[in-house]
Amino acid sequence: MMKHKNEALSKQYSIFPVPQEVNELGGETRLTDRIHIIAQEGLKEATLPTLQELLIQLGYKFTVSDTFEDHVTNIYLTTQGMLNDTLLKTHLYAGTLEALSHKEGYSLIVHGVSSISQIAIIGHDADGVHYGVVTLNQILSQVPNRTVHHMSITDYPEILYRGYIEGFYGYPWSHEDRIDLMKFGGAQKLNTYIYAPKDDPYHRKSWRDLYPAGKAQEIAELAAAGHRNNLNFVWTIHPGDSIDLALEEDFQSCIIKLEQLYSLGVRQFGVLFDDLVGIPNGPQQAEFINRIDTEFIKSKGDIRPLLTVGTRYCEAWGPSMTEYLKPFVEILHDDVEVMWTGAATMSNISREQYDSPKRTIGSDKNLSVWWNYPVNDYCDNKILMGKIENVSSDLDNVNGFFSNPMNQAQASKQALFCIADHNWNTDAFNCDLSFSASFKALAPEVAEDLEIFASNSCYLLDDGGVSGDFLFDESWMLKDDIRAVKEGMVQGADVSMAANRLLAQFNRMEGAVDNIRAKCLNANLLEELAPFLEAFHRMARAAQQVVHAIISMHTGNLQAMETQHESALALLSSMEECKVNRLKEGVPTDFTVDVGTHVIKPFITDMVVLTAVAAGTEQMKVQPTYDMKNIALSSLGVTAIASSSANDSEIAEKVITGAIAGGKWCSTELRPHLTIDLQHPQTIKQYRIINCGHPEARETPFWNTRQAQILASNDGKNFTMIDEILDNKEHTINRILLQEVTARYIRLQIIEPAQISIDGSGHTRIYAFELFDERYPELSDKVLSSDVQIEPSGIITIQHVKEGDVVSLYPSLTADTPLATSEEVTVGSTSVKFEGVSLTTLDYRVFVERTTRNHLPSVRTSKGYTMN
Ligand code: LTM
Repeated sequence: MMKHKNEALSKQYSIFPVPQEVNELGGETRLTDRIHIIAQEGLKEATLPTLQELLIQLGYKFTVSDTFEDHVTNIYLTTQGMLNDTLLKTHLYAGTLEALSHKEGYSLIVHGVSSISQIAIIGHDADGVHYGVVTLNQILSQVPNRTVHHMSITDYPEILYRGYIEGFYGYPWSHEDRIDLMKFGGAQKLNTYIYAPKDDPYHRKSWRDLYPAGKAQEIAELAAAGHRNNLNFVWTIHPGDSIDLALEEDFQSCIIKLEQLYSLGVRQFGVLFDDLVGIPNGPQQAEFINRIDTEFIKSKGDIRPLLTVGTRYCEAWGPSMTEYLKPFVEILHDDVEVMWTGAATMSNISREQYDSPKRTIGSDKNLSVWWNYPVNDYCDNKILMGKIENVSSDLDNVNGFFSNPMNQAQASKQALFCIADHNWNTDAFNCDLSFSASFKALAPEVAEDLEIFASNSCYLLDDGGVSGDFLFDESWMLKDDIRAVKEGMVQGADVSMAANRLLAQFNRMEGAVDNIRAKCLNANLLEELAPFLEAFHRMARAAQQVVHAIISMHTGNLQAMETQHESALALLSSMEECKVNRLKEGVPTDFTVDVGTHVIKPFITDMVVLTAVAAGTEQMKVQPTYDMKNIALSSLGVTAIASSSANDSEIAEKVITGAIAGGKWCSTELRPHLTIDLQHPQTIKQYRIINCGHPEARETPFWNTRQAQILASNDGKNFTMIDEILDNKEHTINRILLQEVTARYIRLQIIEPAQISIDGSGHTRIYAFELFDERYPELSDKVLSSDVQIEPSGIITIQHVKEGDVVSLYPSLTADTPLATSEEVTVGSTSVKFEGVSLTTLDYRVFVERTTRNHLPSVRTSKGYTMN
């Protein structure tokens, strides 16, 4: 008898989540056209229908009774308590003991009697039998000619509660998607769906209000879908923003609401306290939950244990571990499940991340994982379908694992599949195998195409606190060739081999989008992905163009190279048109989607420059380097105060420490201000603001201050505006003042912070506010060849210039004397026109340089022309 663990599975059947142990028994037999199911009493409501539905789909007939039949395939479904067959007990049952000592474990045996297949599923409990059926369904779907290999599977989950928490901000999932995801979850052996959409008013903002009839009907259908799919539907309430925990009336409102949900069929609940403003009271929250537990949950007798998340839910930040979390956990009834996001809001998950809080508060109560992946409510422009490399196989100290998915329900199935695979059998989790298999589960008809799309658009980097970078890589398969092409170009080597391999990949990417659009049967998935696919399609075409441009450059066809570059850049900037609409703080908002950010887009922009430099049509960019002397430093006696701070550690002084790692000033005021006191009037010529998107801040890259004013004063009371920042998205705002100013006080007045919460509070996060008494000018932006129009008559027009620009034309890359120089561009003008330039003297190419006010001249670029 051959014995395999896990990796042998793929030899016969692909089974996910990967089972604990598969034994091949040798031999194969046929399944009969009619299958007889022996269903012992006490099975889960979902179990028999799950099996029958598949048999019908595969064209089998079936009968059901509680005894064996001769001459047909029997599928015997029983819990170990009901097992009564001596043959099974003596010959096969012995090997299955391990599975049957674990909750939800099962043993699945396929063998043959007189060349007819016989199948038995023995569960530790009714859930175990159900999971055995789910596994059997996967096997039956793969058997050719109704001939099945003899095998026994010994299987059980390593994490008891497995599922997802619809716990994000933004548009809640549609009812149709919710029902569909429950079916999908059941097929991945998940057992919990926690309902907690932040923007369902009946869950959070208007928690006291009862669901109106239509919505109540939907909740009842979700509870019923739970039974159909063997998945607990957990309804949660989030009252903390507006509840008075000491008020009897508020407690009763909560009970009345829970009673409504109970009457709709809900049999598990949660009370959530995450993301509250103000200072939370841990003991009071815990007492409130306990009272619900005693007076409602336990008194009903048929409700599963409560779930909660506190206001402190991660290691990195939040109310005090000792004064808030310790009493919160200690006071809560033992069976209330507490969720924890790990080292930070987004965290890599390992045993240590779930031991650490227990050590800090001196508790031996295991926590459950609230995993903030693939949730994208903090990076709305992304679609997160990455390879999951950051869940550890050592995770044996959590009761549950609940993943917070994306606003895009269908696309979230990809991550849920991998997480379910990990949670079931953490030791055997192979992120590569799981990643590929996830697309087959999501949309088998376009699995490869989806994998190509996802592999090249799933990059994410966030701060995982002490668990390290929360990182999801992308385009790993392109990196070697991209490096070879780039390095080869710089060295003047022939890069055609690597370039052609890349071209094949970029062609395949374009084809992947075409295939997905033409063949994907999941209409909701297609709708969710539509803007991302469009952007990806444009990017793939842009990438093809830059590879073609390399070939043109090598063959000396600079005109073709230039056209290809222009078309690549036009495609790249047209990606800006691809928008996804998301609900932000209650307001529908469009975001430009973000695909290929990490590898392909930078490759395109880099290659346009490298190829042009290699061709001699553009100068190599040399960045000026400065030792910038910041005069707003506490070490120089400078002080800073703010109109408010979010807490005692994120205070104004943090912006003048001179080190980003020193921390940030944080305020939850809508329009806070921060004033630097230089102690005596000093001349300011330039300033720099470091927002939280700066890589060294290791925070989310998307929360940069949007709009602000810089003001100056000599008395600290009367301030005058000296600069205004509008519609900023950059992590570093580096500005030379149009007019230098001499003042003692410089104020940063936030007009629009990066985030505004539903309660009207803002979120400002500033790591540094630096002032300079020297100017450290940057290079001006170069002129794009597509912005240069040359008419044979000698008229040359430069488009997309802005106020203060001066444009010069040169006969070559290195010439010192310009052919012509424009006047400074005045307000309202967007183009510069040169007339009477003698083109015949220019060797069919005009070189262009731009100098923007307060900046150094740009890199010199060029435009070719013909004389016809
Ligand atoms: O993570 C928790 C406990 N709460 C919120 C989630 O609702 C939200 O979806 C994620 C991601 O933005 N962050 C949170 O803090």
